[in-house]
Amino acid sequence: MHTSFYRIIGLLFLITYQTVGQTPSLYERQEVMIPMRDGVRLNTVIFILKDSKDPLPFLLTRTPYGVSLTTSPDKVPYTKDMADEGYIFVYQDIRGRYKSEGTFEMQRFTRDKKDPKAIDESTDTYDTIDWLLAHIPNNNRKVGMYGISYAGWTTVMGAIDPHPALAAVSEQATPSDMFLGDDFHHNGAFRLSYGFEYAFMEEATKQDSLFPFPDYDTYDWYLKLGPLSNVNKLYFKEKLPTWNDFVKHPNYDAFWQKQSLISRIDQPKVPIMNVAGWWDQEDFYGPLKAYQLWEKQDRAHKNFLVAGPWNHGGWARGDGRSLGNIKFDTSTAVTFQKEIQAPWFAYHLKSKGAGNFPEAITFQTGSNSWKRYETWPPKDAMKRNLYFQANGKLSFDAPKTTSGSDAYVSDPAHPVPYRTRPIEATYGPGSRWRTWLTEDQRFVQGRPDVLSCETDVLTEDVTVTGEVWAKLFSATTGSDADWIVKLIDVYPAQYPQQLGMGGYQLMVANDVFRGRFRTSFEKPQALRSNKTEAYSIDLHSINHVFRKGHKIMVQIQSTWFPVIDRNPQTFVPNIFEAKETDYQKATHTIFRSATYPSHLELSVVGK
Ligand code: PG9
Repeated sequence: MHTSFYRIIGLLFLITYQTVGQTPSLYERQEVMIPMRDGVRLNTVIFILKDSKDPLPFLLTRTPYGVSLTTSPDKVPYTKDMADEGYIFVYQDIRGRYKSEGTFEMQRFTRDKKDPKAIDESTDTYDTIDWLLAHIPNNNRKVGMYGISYAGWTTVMGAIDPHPALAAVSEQATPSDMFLGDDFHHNGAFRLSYGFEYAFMEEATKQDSLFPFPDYDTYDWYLKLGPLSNVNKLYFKEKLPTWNDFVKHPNYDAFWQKQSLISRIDQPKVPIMNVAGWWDQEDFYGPLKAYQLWEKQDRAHKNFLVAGPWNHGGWARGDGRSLGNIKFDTSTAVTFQKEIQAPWFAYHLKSKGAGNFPEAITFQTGSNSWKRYETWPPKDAMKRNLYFQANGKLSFDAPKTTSGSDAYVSDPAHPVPYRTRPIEATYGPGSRWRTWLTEDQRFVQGRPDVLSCETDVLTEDVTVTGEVWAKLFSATTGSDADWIVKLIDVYPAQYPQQLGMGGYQLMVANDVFRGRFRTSFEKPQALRSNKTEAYSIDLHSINHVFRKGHKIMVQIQSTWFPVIDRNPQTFVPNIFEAKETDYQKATHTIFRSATYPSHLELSVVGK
């Protein structure tokens, strides 16, 4: 049962679907219960290399998604190169999940360090390592830790308060802040479909389970749901702690701040390789933020970044030659596994290789090439502003006119779908969730509630490496509003290089900002109707070449449903308690004058 579940969601590498070769595994498997300091025992699967002469290091992964069905590491492409080197692989169910004892807590807070009996994910990692060193023979007393997403986050927890034997880690797609940028909210806007379905998946039972949607197209289901208060009233009945926390903490209060890596990361204590995917549909903010937080205090040069053209965990699945319709000409996942991940751990845990890792290795999309950087973002990137102009144009020249604006009506009763319908359940059968960020944005372009502007055809390449910001001047007739900004690469109308891609609109950066948090994420404020306000919206970093012959497009809209819940557009103190009647149409205006020059700020390298 769980094997097929994992095949559907493809969350992890702990799976049986992508195995290598027919020969018997070189590894022997055992499953043990490891006791923690408070007596709780955690289910752990250990793979030991048969007939190993040399003492070997451990590679540890801790996950909420179930480890009992884990395939031998030499049979999984993601771990094969490391398995061929020889390690002791350890996979553990975290507290309260699958076969582990204790209680699960979503991203458990750091313990009170004054209480010697307190536990958290760091102590569970510590106790596990202690036990492994003492009980598994022929180990070299070094441990590496790695994992994707939730297991990336447990890796961070292992690294912030490390066991002395922890010698290197690789967090891959860790969430960093669930209010500002990862799975559950972006800039305060609630990620409805993800938050709802994930809370159910992790907390309805001890093992993952999918919410039984009666509709195949969940767009319809979420729209019929009405106000968010219906979730507890009709379905969850206040039984799911994570959902209850969403309702109780609609603002960036101590709950979110304590959970955030912003308050938990200090200087790197072990070498860390952070890994991000440019089209990660779940935790893209997370690894970039973690890298940045560690980098601020990285005096001993222990912190590194890798980013590639992947969705969530895409470096662990398939060869990485394409994502959705987008092709990269080279096997990016294979390069990561063979040339980056395996040498990283071999250097730190087995003293093999030169260890000359650059500060950042990122794949540049558009030119489809790997680039190495000694600083990230690169120092030579220059800020260039791309301005909104009249008649749906964008250009690098600032507007000179004293007035100018574009307006659209956004209606919460008819929200813009975030991807093409049917919107299958996030992890349901046939779901296209994993590639939605690469979908052709023409599917919404003609809508009257989506504003699209584009440059002329580019006469030379424009390379953007580093941060992208949207600087908007906008107003609404309502008292709250969402601003969704998408930076798009428009392919030439004739594109003989790949059939079907003529005129394709590929999103390369995006995010949503909930207007009420304009001045503070802690203390939301109603917007004043028809008052022009300035917004600075982080669209995160990219490394992308808009090629000569392409156009650059920006789309702005105010709904993105159901990945983002509908903003009622009438200010209410807590949107989780909004009434049906609070959801109202509003007219939103984006200004493009000399006084209010809305634009995108791009980090451009080269000319
Ligand atoms: N994106 C998932 C997640 C991580 C951490 C908390 C909540 C969700 C995951 O893929 O594990």
